[in-house]
Amino acid sequence: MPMASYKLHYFDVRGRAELSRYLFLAAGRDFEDNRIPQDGWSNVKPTLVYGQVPVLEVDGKQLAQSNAIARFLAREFEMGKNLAEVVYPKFLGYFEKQLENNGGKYLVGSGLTVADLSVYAVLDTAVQKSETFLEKNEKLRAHRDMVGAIPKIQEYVSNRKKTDI
Ligand SMILES: N[C@@H](CCC(=O)N[C@@H](CS)C(=O)NCC(=O)O)C(=O)O
Repeated sequence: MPMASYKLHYFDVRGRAELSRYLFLAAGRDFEDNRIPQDGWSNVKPTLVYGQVPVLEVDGKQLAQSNAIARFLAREFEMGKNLAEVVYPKFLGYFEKQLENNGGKYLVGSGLTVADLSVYAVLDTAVQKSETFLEKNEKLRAHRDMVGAIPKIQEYVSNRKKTDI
């Protein structure tokens, strides 16, 4: 079967297309990276399935929604398994080791730092998508609970608008 042809439509920024670009690059697959200029948008918009980008055209057929596109590509390139079984555990392992080496509560030093908030933020989407994401990472779960229990953060997180990303 001939290889599919891929054309990724987005603006000339990273935004919601960058993960899919990385997926193509990491898999070593060719794609057309169509970066729509601002002054061309009004012509392109009506041709798109939801009038928004990113859109991935696979052999001329449009697929919309950034997360759906990324999942589709990960499946196409068999990277979902690699992500779940190799990449995530590796990084979660690094975070856990760092916590352990620093006494278990904070990632660095003896109080809350940008490192703790950064790990908390970077895991938000994965944890939101899968309640079992950290099931094997007891130290990270405790760390997450610690950051999430900071009163103002707790209040903010429980009241914030629910979005995919
Ligand atoms: N849920 C969609 C949101 C898509 C979206 O908001 N696209 C913006 C750019 S990031 C857009 O096309 N804006 C221009 C417009 O709506 O006219 C996704 O994740 O792909």
